[in-house]
Amino acid sequence: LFCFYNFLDLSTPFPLIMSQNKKIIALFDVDGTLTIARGEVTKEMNTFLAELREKIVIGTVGGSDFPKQQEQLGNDVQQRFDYCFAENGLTALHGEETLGSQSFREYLGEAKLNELINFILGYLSKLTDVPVKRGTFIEYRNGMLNVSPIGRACSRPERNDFEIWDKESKCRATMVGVLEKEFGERFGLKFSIGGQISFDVFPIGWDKTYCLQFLQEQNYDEIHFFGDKTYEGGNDYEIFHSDKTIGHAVTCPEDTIKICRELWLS
Ligand code: M1P
Repeated sequence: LFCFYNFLDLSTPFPLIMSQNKKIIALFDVDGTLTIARGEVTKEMNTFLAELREKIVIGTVGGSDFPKQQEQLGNDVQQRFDYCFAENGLTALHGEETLGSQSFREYLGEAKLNELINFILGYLSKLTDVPVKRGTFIEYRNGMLNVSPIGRACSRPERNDFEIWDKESKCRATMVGVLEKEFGERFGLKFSIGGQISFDVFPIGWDKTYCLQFLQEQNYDEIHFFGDKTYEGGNDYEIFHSDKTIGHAVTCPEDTIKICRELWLS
């Protein structure tokens, strides 16, 4: 190896040359990783992502649906990321191309979907201790349901207050426990807390690892994943622990930038 170095007269260390030759992709969760929860991307983050994209391939993998990714990351998100995986990759986009789209309704069938929704509505109606209630308690999405005890129509201050109250009351964790018992095995469903005011409901296996199938053909040497909800029960848990990824737990968007800079831009 030493002779090889001398022969080529390389001053750069061998591992660095290798890493430059590696085919690397970094996948980023959205809320709490690229932006604050349901917030808009900052100029600083956009500049950093453009810089990073000159070195490696980048993609999003969020729990929210694609319109929310556009709201948060910009309408041109498909141009600024190589891949956009929304609803855990149940909607999968590569540039302008759609790689796949899954239907929760088709998976479950109308009868089971009705039973599930009726149960959730009944449970929510009995939650008398939730401090304030607004609208859109169940958001029906392509590949999942999103359930919120306060309602998605709440304001930002109401959302922040709910998150604090929920930590103490364990409102969402308790509801998830009840639903898991009732429908987990029987309907093959998973309930996952990804954000501040809600949780997602989707078939077992349709967690964020779902998106990885779309990268298989590309034969990446390294698939890095960055997320803030990497603990058990959080919606980044499975992909963070997958043996197909190199997982990075972050605390906020600034932390994401810091870790990436250390890895690829220093
Ligand atoms: O991306 C994380 C989560 O973001 C939103 O959560 P909340 O509104 O509770 O903060 C939702 O879109 C949720 O589906 C998603 O997992």
